[in-house]
Amino acid sequence: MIYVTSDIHGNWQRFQSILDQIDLAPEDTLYILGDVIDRFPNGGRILRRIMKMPNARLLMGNHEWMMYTALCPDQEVPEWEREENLEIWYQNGGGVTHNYLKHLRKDARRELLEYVRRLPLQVRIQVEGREYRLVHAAPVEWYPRYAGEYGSPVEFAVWHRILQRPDPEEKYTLIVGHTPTAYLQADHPSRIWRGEGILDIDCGCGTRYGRLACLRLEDGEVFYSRDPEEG
Ligand SMILES: [Mn+2]
Repeated sequence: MIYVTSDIHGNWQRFQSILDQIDLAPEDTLYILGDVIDRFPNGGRILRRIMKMPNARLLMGNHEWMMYTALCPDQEVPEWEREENLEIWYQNGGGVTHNYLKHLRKDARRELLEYVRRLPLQVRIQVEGREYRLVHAAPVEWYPRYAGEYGSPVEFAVWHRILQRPDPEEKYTLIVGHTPTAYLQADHPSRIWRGEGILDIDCGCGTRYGRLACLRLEDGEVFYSRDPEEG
């Protein structure tokens, strides 16, 4: 079975609640559309757990990108720019993740950053004859339409909020995270949002009252995390 989740944002319990419900088999795959880290404090731990899960496939989110561009080696990003990136990362709840990384052994930290550097921006898959494109925020090939608004194709792909497809005639379903669905449907704040050929599955796990959602593509079943007080 193919599962898709997104925007865990450091919430270990909600991630565990999803893993308990879907009970991954060796032949299953769990796609995670970025933003594993920041806001809640366990993002670094979850990221290292995902690195060790043989059937998890993580995509790049803007939070992983902020972390990478703040902490990467000097030859990739000059120091003044890294300092600026660190500030932006902290403004977006990255301090808790940075604290965790400070206490990691050097080689574990290097391994983590190397893993993040290689994360894909998108995945195309076919399930039961249907086409899906998975991204954190937007497909990178749409960058030229918005080039004036972003510094690079990666920045666009991990930050741009896309709620309508510019190519509705193409037959595939785009699955995104990044925008908490509460912004799109005040009446169902913690549920998956369904647009025309596009699904937003970020149900606000990074916020106190949100949930983590996980979609199974074969049959469209949706799993939602349950917080302990809900029983
Ligand atoms: Mn995001």
